[in-house]
Amino acid sequence: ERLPGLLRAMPKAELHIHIEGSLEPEMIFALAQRNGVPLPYASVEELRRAYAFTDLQSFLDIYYAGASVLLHEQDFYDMARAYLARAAMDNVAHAEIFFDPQTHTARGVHIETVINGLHRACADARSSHGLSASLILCFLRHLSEEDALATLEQALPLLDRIVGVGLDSSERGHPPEKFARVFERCRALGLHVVAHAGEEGPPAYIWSALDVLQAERIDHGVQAVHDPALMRRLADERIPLTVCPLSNLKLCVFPRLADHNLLQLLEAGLAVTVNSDDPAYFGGYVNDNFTQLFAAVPALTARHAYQLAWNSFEASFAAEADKRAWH
Ligand code: ES4
Ligand code: ZN
Repeated sequence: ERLPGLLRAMPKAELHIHIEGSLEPEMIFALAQRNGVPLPYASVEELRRAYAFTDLQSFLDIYYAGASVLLHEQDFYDMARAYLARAAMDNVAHAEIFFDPQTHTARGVHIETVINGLHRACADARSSHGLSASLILCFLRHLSEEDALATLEQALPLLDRIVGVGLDSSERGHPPEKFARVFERCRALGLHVVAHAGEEGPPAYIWSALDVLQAERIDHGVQAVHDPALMRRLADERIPLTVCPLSNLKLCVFPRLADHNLLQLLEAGLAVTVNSDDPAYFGGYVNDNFTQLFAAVPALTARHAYQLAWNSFEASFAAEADKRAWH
């Protein structure tokens, strides 16, 4: 079978990865020890056993607890270095990395500590791995728009280190329109804009991410299949969806990978990409997402693989000159 080899070897861009979700249990324990942060788990094995999720919120509770070991610039650097080295092994040529500053500033960590550590790791990935990497600052949607505006204010001196902003965390009950003003401000500052929508939430949240936030990409978006008019809009405007198959499986968005609708989205002409979301929590990095999905859905072929890799570069915010080189 040559397909898994092709999936692993093909150059790809990863556009939906939360850096805090790349923190492996071993590194959580190592950083907890280094920083003297107590953990409510006795061992790596006990922590890993807690990774049995029933929905998005059940995951987020454990994900935010894991991030509590991050205190110093070196911690953020080490976490991002480990992800970028792992991504390079999967032939990721370009990565756009989400981070959640409010998870850290709420614990008294300065935003420059977060951004400087992550940015230094991205810069070093170019020389170490030939991998270009940029950062997308995500606002936590379970918090207020005022909190998001204050976070943007704190990030203003560091905006040259960020390519765009996103919206993540608990989706239901927190529609995109809650963040209309902060996203308008971000667009005026020249930042790219993306948003999680239609992961668990309804198609209406995808509409408002597009119409109110003016999102250039939709993160997840798999619930779009329930709205034919929305499917036509996404296809006509080639609005990329950053889909994360193993995430959707582990958070019970689909009961089995064989039931995933990625092929349906692709065949409808949408600019679908494959990504890992939170690889340390969902059981695989980007190549695992490709190989496990293709194994579960036999109708996916080498032609689809090529299309998905092409889409990932097309959907990226990389410089046009870099995109031409990858194509
Ligand atoms: C996330 Cl899977 C997912 N959905 C929404 N927000 C997130 N933050 C980290 N992972
Ligand atoms: Zn995500």
